[in-house]
Amino acid sequence: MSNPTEIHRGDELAIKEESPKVAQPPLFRVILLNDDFTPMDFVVELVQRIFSKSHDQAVKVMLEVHEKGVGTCGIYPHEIAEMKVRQVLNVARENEHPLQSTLEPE
Ligand code: TYC
Repeated sequence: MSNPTEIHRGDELAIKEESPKVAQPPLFRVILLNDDFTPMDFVVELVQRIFSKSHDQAVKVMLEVHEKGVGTCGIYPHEIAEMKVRQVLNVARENEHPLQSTLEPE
């Protein structure tokens, strides 16, 4: 519950309600790591499917990873971020690609 704050303006007294403080869950960044073997098309399709990105957005993520070594696919609460990482690793393994993904605190 929020506590009202007393505000004195001259002789007037106004009561200002503070905005309610809603706890935000800690957020985690799901990142992809570059490698020399996973095909670009595979990464693009995976990013589209698992992270609900458009084709253009997924191409941007893939190219960022390809050029810089890492890139962010999305930012989520911990449980969701872990699930996304697991999905990436499972799909990569099923297709025998070495693609790696991890999460880091935002
Ligand atoms: N570097 C890979 C290639 O040239 C493409 C790639 C992009 C791989 C992103 C992994 O997370 C990755 N085929």
